[in-house]
Amino acid sequence: MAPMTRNRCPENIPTDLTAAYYRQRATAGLIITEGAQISEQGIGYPATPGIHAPGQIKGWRRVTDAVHEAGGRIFVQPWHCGRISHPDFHAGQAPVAPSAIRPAGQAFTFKGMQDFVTPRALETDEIPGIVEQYRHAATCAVDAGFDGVEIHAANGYLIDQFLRDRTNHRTDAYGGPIENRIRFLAEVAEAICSEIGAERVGVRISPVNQFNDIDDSSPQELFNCVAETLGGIGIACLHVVEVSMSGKPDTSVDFTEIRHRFPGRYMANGGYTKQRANEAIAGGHADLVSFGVPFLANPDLVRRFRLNTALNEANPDTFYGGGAEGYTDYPCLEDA
Ligand code: 8OZ
Repeated sequence: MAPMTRNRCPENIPTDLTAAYYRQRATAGLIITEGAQISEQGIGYPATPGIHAPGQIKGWRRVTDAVHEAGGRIFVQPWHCGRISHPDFHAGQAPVAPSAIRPAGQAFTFKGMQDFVTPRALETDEIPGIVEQYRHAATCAVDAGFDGVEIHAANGYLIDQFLRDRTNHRTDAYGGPIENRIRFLAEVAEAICSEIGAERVGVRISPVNQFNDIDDSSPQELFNCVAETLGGIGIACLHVVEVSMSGKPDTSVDFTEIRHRFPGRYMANGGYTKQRANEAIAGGHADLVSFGVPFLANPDLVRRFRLNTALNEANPDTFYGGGAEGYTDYPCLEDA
């Protein structure tokens, strides 16, 4: 089950409803949770969970216990939004980013949509502290009972902002050539691997996604290098969003090149059907395939695939925020 933001954690703490939602989906071979902030500084949306404070660990413990009781496995997704945020989340201060470049578009805040602001560029000497926030989040993940973590390096958030030359104009060791732009991700991955063991660490990337006003002049070269670097660090799994946010396939990046540079497991994501997923695995394109929206709407997706039955349609109106409706009320097949 692919990570999906649901904005149903008031005070940034997972609730019993969160636990019920993930428990319902525990037959997934592996659940990756929605993004969870590594710090207050990492917040960018209302009602998204954190994974850095004692109350959050307690909330997540209910989730991991529920999933484990139901026989599942679950990784949390440590997340820092960087510039995809708003001063309303930071006591009026600007969000932080690799460079002071304002994203086009609007932030989703408690007061509705508001224009993005120009972020504050991080000082070089602040960066090790953020790497430590990621390390701390991984420690909290273990305390909360997670089986592992998947670092969120996709979709235009802080790590992706460091990776891409459109959002990273730094002139220090974290900007400029590709090896420098990868440094922040590499340091985060190394810190987390040394804390919890590389076999429990994944990284998610989205090479063709332009969501959140992100872009790069040579994504193939950049992500080939990301794959090689992460392979060298020894992470277990590289999770690749192979589509743009519109869901359309994009041929500007050849994913097999990325796959061949990464010695660990390759997990493909983005618009797969059961048939295309089975073909991707049988043909050697991927080791695993993750499903997002189909899992949101079908808690028993695995059983439905096994029985070749119809799937529930997802309702986009209830993706973000609200309560049980569109969250824990999607029906399972009648028990036969
Ligand atoms: C949709 C709405 C809010 C956040 C991502 C964490 O794109 C997200 C996200 C998606 O990775």
